Amino acid sequence: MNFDLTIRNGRLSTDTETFYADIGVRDGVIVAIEPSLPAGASDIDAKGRWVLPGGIDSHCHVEQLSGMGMMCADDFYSATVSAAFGGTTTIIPFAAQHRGNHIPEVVADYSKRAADKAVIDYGIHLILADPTEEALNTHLPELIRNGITSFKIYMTYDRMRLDDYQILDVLEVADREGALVMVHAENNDMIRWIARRLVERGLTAPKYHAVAHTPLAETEATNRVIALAELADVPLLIVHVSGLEAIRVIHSSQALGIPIHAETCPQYLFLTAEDIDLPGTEGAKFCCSPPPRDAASQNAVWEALIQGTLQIYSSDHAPYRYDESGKLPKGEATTFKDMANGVPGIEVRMPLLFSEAVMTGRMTIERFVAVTSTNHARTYGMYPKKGGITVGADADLAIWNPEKRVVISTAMLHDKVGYTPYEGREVRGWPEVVISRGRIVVDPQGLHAEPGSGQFIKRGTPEPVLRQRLNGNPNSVMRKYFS
Ligand code: DUC
Ligand code: ZN
Ligand code: ZN
Repeated sequence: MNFDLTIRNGRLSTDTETFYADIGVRDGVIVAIEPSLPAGASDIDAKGRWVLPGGIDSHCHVEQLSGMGMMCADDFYSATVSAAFGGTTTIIPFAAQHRGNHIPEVVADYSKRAADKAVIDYGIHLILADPTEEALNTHLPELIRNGITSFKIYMTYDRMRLDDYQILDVLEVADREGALVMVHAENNDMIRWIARRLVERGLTAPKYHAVAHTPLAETEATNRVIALAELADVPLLIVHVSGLEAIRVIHSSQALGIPIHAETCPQYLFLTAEDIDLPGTEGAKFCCSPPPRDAASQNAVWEALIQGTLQIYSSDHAPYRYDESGKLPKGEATTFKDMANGVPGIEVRMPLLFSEAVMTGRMTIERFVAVTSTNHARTYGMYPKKGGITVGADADLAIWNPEKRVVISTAMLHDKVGYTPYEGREVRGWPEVVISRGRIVVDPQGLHAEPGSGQFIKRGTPEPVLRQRLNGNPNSVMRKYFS
């Protein structure tokens, strides 16, 4: 058999096993995994290296307007280049509907931006801020048929939030049409109420962002949206989980067989609220929503990611520069309420976890593969094309040098943010060669991919990765009376 590319002598890991084998690739697809293969037209010697599925970052903001109307610093070119240098071969960013926007136009515009610039493959989620009858009954089913099978909704932010009635409507459509609802779970009124009082007292420094976004707001909204999912008997996914109590609520519901999936991000594993407490406005570089919390929550996030309560580890890359375009719209007078929410992390997401979890022995390499790649592919309807190393899968691979030491710095990163919250941290292990559909996108010589060479992934029905009750919720009003 002739191969376009072979990767030989490497140590392969999937989400379930680790073994030594050679990989043969033809037409962008893995066609052979054998103990020994002849060299292909291109041949990579992976001796001493770990060959893993390329990462999937299913939560990142790219070329998107925030709820406050701020444009991300990264477009599809810089974001996908940055992702690739960090070992990620697929991203799923958000086409964002703002109230009054016509969904088909939002998605068409976003698809065009992506098609011209992406260097790796991408799916698209929709942010749904205006669930009108037309959106629910016409636009969402149309998107699902076209491979956009997940929607993010917000319980907070005045301009984005849905009320409980609207959330039930969206869950019903997702269930009927085969999509997954992703939820930003924070109680809007609690945050607004605290924030107003802080500002009245002149407490406006970035660190008060973490005070306003109290863990109780996350716990309450998490609990409430799980009750809504239980009422409708529909799975959902809670994004960017940060707090100990929210994790307890999610864990209890999962123990009952309720299919509540959950995600966390580097900022909740590697930062705490103390990082925000810096002089002047400097702490804005560490502000995201929900914010990094205390050491007890940080430990709980670690445990939950290792043990399985959290199945997905994404970057939530929200690239806002430390200037008037993002973090400091009013310069030095910017309060925590004015600044753009979010931190960058698309490139360092996997190296940080590889170093601090796998190389320390805290997490197995198979679990690392699951939470950085395979679980994303399954949960968002892309498996087995993406997220694994199997015959027939796309040849999306990252070849890691487990011993390479890298000191993270803004200068070495490929995004356009201009700072990193992880400046100066040393990591052990780095993806030296990154392959997308059999194309070498990144190697030690640099980037080899052209803008527009990434492809849109038409996703299928999301596949729950959690154990569930066999016949759903027997008390669901939805199932009893409306199905
Ligand atoms: N929610 C996100 O998912 N990302 C950035 C900010 C936010 O509120
Ligand atoms: Zn969010
Ligand atoms: Zn986000």
